[in-house]
Amino acid sequence: MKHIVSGIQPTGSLNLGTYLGSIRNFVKLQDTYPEHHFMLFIADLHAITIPRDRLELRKTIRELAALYLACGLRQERLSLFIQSEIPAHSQMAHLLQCFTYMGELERMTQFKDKARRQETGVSAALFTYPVLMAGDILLYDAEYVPVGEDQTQHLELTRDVAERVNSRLGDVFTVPKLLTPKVGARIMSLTEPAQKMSKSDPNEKSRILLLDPEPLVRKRIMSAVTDSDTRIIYDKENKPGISNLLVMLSALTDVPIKALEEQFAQANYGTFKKAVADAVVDTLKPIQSRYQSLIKDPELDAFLDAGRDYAEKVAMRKVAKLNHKLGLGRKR
Ligand code: ATP
Ligand code: LTN
Repeated sequence: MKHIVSGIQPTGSLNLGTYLGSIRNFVKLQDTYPEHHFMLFIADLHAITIPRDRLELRKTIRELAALYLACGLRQERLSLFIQSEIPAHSQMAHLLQCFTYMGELERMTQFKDKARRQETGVSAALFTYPVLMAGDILLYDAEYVPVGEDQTQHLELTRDVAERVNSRLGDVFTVPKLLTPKVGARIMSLTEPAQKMSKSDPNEKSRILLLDPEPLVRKRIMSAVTDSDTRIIYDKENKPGISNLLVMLSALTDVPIKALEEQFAQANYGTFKKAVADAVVDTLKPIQSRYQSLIKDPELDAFLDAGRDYAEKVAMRKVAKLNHKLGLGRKR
């Protein structure tokens, strides 16, 4: 079975950047790749690389599971599971650490950013995070990995490690390919459009959460930072705020940016922002109503159990194969 694999960390509520950069893409890919099985997981082992409140973490894991489905993923050819329920992820991370160089991890920009932002002790796990991620992907022989642009460097490392293992031990892993969405791979902050929209940004006005009520969504978009010019054109350098809103509208409506520029050639910023707000609200409304029923539904647990069982079987086989190739344990 060919797999497409991706994960999202349960760290705070999902925002529009994560939705457009990753979840919306999964939904579309289910049609583009009708032969593949999708394995999407909640990356809770990644979340604890930075200290978390346990009750908050548990709540967010469940919320994320319900949101994944509320966003429109079809349940056939889909395994949704929680990373920590499959011990093979932790096992694989150790095995792959033996094939990863310190220098490679020291170059990871996400580590450098996150370590800089943290005031107290930076954990060793934050440093080795990309190896855990490589394991998440290689365990399932993923052919494609749909992620936002910020994960490109981690995927490159995954490919390098896979090739290194294959050249030392013979064919063990499929070397995965990156799949970023054409539009929306990097949604920017509403208040500082030079930075990506992020759930860890202390400024709440910088983002829209998928569960935000309509009046708040409208308020956030109408007060998004723009510029003193009046034209609605895509110019990332000089008009990062307007360009970001154009990208959002294009990703939400599937209308190309060029066509949107023509459509809004005579409009002012207020009219344009209202159109963006309408598109966001139209997208979020059905997601929010499906979410409200899914979060209470015991079927969600049954689906997570089935996802875990499928993932566990595949993952255990891969760990056993690598253990064998490395000469670990006893001969069977
Ligand atoms: P954050 O930086 O917001 O705290 P993160 O990027 O470290 O979160 P996740 O929330 O796990 O971690 O990211 C989930 C997915 O969403 C990844 O594929 C990531 O590339 C994508 N993503 C996150 N933020 C954005 C964004 N602003 N624009 C597009 N894609 C994004
Ligand atoms: N590091 C990713 C989340 C993640 C992931 C993965 C994505 C963990 N393991 C495997 C794709 C495949 C992030 O978005 N922060």
